[in-house]
Amino acid sequence: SRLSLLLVATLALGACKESPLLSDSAVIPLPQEIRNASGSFELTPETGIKLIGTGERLTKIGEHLAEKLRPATGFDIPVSFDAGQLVLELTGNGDSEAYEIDISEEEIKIASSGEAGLFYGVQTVLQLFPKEIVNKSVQSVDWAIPTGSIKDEPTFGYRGSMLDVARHFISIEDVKYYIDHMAVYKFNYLHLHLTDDQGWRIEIKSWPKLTEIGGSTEVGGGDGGFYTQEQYKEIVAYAADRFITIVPEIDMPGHTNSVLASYGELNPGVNLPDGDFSTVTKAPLEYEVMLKVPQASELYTGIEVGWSTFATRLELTYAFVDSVTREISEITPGPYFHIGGDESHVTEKGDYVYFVERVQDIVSKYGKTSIGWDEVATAKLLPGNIAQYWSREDENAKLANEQGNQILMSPNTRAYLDMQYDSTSRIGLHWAGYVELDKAYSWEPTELIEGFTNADILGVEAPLWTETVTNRADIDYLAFPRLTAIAEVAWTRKEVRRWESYKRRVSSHGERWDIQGVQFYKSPTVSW
Ligand code: TNX
Repeated sequence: SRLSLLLVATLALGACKESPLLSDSAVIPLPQEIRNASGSFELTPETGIKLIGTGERLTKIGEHLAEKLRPATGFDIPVSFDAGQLVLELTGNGDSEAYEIDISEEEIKIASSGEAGLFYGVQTVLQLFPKEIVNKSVQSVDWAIPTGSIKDEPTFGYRGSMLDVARHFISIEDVKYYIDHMAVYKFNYLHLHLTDDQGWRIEIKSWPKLTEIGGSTEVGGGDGGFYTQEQYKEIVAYAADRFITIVPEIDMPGHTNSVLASYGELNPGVNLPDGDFSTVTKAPLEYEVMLKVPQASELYTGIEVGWSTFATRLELTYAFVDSVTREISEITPGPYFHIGGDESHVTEKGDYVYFVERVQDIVSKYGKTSIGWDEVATAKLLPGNIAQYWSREDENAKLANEQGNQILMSPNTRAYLDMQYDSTSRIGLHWAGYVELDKAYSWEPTELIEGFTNADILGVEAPLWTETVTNRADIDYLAFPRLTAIAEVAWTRKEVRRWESYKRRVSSHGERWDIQGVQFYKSPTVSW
């Protein structure tokens, strides 16, 4: 009858309202494939985590999940190989980043053939729980997740962000905080810009004045700071626990005033920018004369770029680079060593190419692969080395591509976290324009340069330069929400990415950030 039809329809509608669909969840980056089922899984005081498989880090991954669930639920969440409704299954021992999740009313099963994949599956499940899960104190909430399944894997193998700890020093505590957020969004590389004109931030035992003098200040004249090698190792280990690899950068031959201020014998004699740049373009000067009268430059706390350079024809320069590369490589388990190479405006072109080629050899001697800002592609790149695209000129990226080298995508008009959102942003620069959230989201790595395909691209990285960043609130404001847009550009294939969908999901992450005290930018492009 008509009445019962109406009744069924009403009930169905009601049921729909009560049990949302898995595909309506707010996971960022959006998983490649989500299938819905009906019903929901609920976490109870009896829920445990069951591990299946063997792997050094399997227990750690299980504990990671438990630690994230305990505070807000108040449940014990035991981790064991015996029983549990949250099942983590490691089906192999590879380094796969792909994972699958099956959610039934009885259990949630996360499976991957790699530890990284399992960790990413855990991140997805954590985002599927109600937002209150990020609270540090017990909340009374139904901890339900809609049933269904997810099949996911990243589009790009390198998904990174960069912290410029040179312009303003960033404490270990804040670096760890940033790593925690990166892990949630499945980033796997953190690039540390460890040196620049204004500061040298990593202890080098064979050249101690680098940190004594070069690390003693920062932009604006503050105290600066540096990491001891032990502290750097602590960051490396903390990141590795979250499947994030550190990429150390020593920026050279430009951006090196903090070195030249520490060791006069390395200084080719280019002095501080005094507003008259014609004086500095005369470099390099006569090194012989310089060597007789070695004179350190002054420390620099301004924000001009492109005025300092190493003496590229001085052998001592390479002895220096060798020691630094050796010491840092010894404490860096990851494959990459970033040699900088950007904005060396006062290095003669030929000298620049000569320098980059010699430094690449030093890096490979210590077993690392070089990454350099895209200008390095004007030199002959070693096979496998990477050029990081940042400028609006495609020429360097094409040069790298023609040499058979991959590109890491950091277009400043999209991926630069230090650009202002609009003209009213309280901090940030705008030399590359304004980067509102929709602009950070709506681009595709393969579509920037004609003819590029996924195979030409190593991945995507969002740099946070810190000329205007002095504390955690500043990091929050510039990185969030844009960092999550870049996470999705790097992870999710373009066919399933939609601004309208991201916009809805990011607003739900805003609710989590509010609970966590993340002082993010409430972009007017989103209804928060
Ligand atoms: C350019 S991007 C730089 C940095 C500045 C940044 C500020 C690049 C490779 N070099 O030295 O910090 O602009 O946005």
